[in-house]
Amino acid sequence: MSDEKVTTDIITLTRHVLDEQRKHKEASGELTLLLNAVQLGCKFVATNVRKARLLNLQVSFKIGLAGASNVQGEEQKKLDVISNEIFINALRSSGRVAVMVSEEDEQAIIVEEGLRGRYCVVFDPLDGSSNIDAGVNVGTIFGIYRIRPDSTGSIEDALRPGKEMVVAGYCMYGSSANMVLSLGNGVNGYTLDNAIGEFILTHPNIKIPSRGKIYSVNEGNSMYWDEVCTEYFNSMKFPPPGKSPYSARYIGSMVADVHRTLLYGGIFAYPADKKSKNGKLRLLYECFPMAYLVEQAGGKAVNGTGRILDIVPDNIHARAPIFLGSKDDVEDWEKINKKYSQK
Ligand code: P6P
Repeated sequence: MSDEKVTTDIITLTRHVLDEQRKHKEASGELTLLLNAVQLGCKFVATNVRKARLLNLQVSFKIGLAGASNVQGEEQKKLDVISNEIFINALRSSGRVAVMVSEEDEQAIIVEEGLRGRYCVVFDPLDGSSNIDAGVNVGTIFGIYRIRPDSTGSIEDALRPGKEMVVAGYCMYGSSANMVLSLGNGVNGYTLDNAIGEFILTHPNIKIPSRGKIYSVNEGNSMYWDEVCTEYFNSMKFPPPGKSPYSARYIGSMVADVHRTLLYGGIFAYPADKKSKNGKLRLLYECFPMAYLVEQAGGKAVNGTGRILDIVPDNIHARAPIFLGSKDDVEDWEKINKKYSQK
């Protein structure tokens, strides 16, 4: 008989969310049902990302060859299209969603009356998908708002600051599928047990270190950086005597770079620069959920002039510069930024 201890009190994501909801008397269980739809989408994508790698299912639609490209003008890979449809169908059929905003769709999706619920879900179904062929971790990023009390569901329910979200999370697809989730009361991590098809609590109460030893930014853009970024990242590469330089880690897949930052500390940044006036990352379904998670884990997330979660988006695909991670590391950046803004 193997002496491996068999856990018989398994804390699944659904059970953990229900326990969390019980702490808030007003919980109706609606959010739990909605999160089950999110879980279904993530389980499907996890399976197909693995298949795409194993069976090279990756059939890219090449632009110009009767191919498809998404609202970002990026070539849509088959898995992008499939993942987007899976999430839209799962969320719609949950009967808990009124409005959806997807990175893959130009317009917001308003759910038909018979199936319309009380939530607005914003998501990037397969962020970093250009990395799939290289076997780099990719992910789904999502944020959930309750629609406004007097609303029946419109784009205005999505054009709100990230601090009004009730849920933020991502699911990273790699050697295993890792879901990181916050319902506004801390951050927890869950790993998909493929044998039973459940996300199991494996990283309770994630807290980001107050300072890290890693910086994560695309240095290929450094010729376009402003003086604040140049001085800040140089301060990590050429520290004062007696201090060690930071390590550089950049995968080019936001979910993977942020996941490492959340667990190990340090800073992840996609700054505005001369090439990208507002940075590259999308405010609603990339910056907001990641900023929400990092703040809930004890870190900070700013855009240059202030807190990311205070920004009111002016359109559903708005971009924003972002600096997120360990509190002390982000505050070092803010100090340099303040110095230059006072000149
Ligand atoms: P760059 C992936 O395309 C993505 O949207 C994020 O996942 C990632 O952080 C960023 O773009 C990488 O952009 O310009 O450094 O290749």
